[in-house]
Amino acid sequence: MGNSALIIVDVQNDFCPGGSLAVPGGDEVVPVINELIKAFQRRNQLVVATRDWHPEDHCSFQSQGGLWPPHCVQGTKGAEFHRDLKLNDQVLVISKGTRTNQEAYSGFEGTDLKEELQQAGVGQVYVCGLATDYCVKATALDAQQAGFKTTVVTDAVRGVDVKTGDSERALWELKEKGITLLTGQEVKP
Ligand code: VGL
Ligand code: ZN
Repeated sequence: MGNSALIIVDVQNDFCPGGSLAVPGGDEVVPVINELIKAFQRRNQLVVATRDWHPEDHCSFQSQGGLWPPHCVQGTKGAEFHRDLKLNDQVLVISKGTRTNQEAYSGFEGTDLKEELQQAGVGQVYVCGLATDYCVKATALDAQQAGFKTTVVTDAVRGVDVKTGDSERALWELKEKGITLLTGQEVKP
């Protein structure tokens, strides 16, 4: 089945408590993900970190008619990865939503993530990070669509829950579509 890759979605300050689009408990994923990074790198498996990386007039911002407060503006503190997330030089960083008129919940949208994974001989991906009901969900669905066997790490994700239960429903939907749900402990890269 080829190699495995860990895809860490948008663990950035603006999605953590204190950020402009804070996800409840968003920072709680950090220690779980740090263990996953260690496990994957120990086995020489690829680790990818996506980041929401918007221009200041991005179409998803309420000021431009979008849904969200300004967040993850390129070069700001809010767009930086959480300081306790243990990323190193081997981690491949993928920026998305980088153009004014392009929304990109998925790490595959408008990026070369699929090609990078294929080049690395990756057959299966493990998705974690923020937010369960938006970018994690979209990234997992695109990964599966692109032909990767896809798992979401349930204790390494948190959701926005604009409507109560959105995150739980997102996980159910992913499971229904054939995506595997595992805890960090159960992941064997
Ligand atoms: C996200 C809303 C807007 C996410 C990004 O990372 O889930 N959500 N932009
Ligand atoms: Zn965004």
